[in-house]
Amino acid sequence: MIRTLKRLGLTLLGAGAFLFLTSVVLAWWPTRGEERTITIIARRFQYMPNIVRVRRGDTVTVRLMSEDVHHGFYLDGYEVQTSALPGQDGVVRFVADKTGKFAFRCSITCGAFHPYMIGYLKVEPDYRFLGATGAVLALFGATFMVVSARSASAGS
Ligand SMILES: [Cu+2]
Repeated sequence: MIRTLKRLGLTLLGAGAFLFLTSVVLAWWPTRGEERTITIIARRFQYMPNIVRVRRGDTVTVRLMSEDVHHGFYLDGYEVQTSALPGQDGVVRFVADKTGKFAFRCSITCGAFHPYMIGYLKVEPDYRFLGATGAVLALFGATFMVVSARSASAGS
């Protein structure tokens, strides 16, 4: 009876520690996104760079600079936009909270090949977060095994 209570107590302790660690990690980690400032040069009919990579959770500031005429920047999926004239940069800021590949395109008609003026934002998962979650799970597994081993040896 006492052994059963002990085992139950240890299991609850393990579960409690697991929940505590998980909540700490979950509460703390998503705010670890970095501040990213990305300058994109727009000119007929391309963006430079036309592929931008960020991590999920990053706060992204896109600074759009035009080298010739009025160009726009509209990001699909995030529905944010800005525009730039030569000497008059456009700025847009957002939190990259969705993973995936999102197209950004020119939202201001700037000439014949305007519809082909396109680039991509790739928002990658935060592997550090996945790593931390994995570490917590591993810790829980280890705790569980130690508790089981102790219960088994106590029972024999
Ligand atoms: Cu354009």
